[in-house]
Amino acid sequence: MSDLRVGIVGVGVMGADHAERIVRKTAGARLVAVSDADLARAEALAGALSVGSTSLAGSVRVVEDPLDLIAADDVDAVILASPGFAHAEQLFACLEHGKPVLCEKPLTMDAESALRVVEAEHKVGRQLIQVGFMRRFDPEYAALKQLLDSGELGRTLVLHNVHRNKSAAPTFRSEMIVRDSMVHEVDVARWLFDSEITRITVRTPQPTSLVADGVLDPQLALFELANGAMADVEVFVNFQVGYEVRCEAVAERGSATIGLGSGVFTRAGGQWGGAMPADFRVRFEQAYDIEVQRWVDATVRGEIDGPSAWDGYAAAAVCEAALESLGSGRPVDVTLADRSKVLG
Ligand code: ISE
Repeated sequence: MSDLRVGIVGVGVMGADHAERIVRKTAGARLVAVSDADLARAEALAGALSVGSTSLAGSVRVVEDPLDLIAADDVDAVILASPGFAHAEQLFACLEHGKPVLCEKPLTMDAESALRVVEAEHKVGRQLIQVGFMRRFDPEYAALKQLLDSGELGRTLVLHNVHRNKSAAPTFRSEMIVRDSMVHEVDVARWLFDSEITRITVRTPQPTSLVADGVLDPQLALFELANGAMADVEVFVNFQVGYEVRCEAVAERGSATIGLGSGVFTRAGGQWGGAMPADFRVRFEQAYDIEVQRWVDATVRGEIDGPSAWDGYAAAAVCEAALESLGSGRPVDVTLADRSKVLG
């Protein structure tokens, strides 16, 4: 069978990482085109991945307009790694052309546009959209999910989450901390509890002085879920030290923690310990590899194999409420459409 011909829209940090992944690590897929608002960046990447080496991609062309890439006959499936504000239009184009798409989070910028995407996909009559909540593919998270679902620890009552990045660009404002960072815990909580988040409270302590003026970092959030469970999260994107994502689930008969970073433990130079990953590409490398390989395999079968457009919509609705709470410091109820009505 011939390879799935993949086009990537947006080749910044994540898109470039996925481009390398498709070229070097993913079976049954071939990178054929890339597009980016920064043309020079797209050309440099396409050039680097097209070098006359047989082990590389063959030729990767640059398409200026992302909508042309999506429409192109030689592109079977799309990875959207463009900024969140560009997603809605690009997702509608994927649906119009019947192109399966792995869309990096956030699905869109607000609940209303995300719901329109869900409805438009439903009209197509086939699930074409998978959302890039890669933590679901991380072996540690997957093992935690399996343990909690087994019922061995009884009912899960609480999740404690920590999400720290070494640093973020000065342009990474308070809203982005919610939509681009906290959104991962939103998905993790919905997924681990298999329940919707119905109310969210976001509070902020005095911000770190090592961040641009007006950026509220760190942020503390409390999620309340329809099944009566709760989750808390500290998101701190200018932690300075390294990348750290931890999750402790507290259940009736025990607790389980992942993300302790118990890799190689060294004793040398009068010190003991291990290394912290620099960023999410390192910490979640395996998760991304598994996610993309399973997406390619599922796409060839005409399916998705991971978080759906509905999951992206639900996360967008929670983030919208989170942003309101960030402004007021008060709990805000999450408004979610009736799933059975939307999806029939
Ligand atoms: C980034 O976009 C990600 O998705 C990372 O997983 C997250 O840790 C980071 O804060 C985001 O900026």
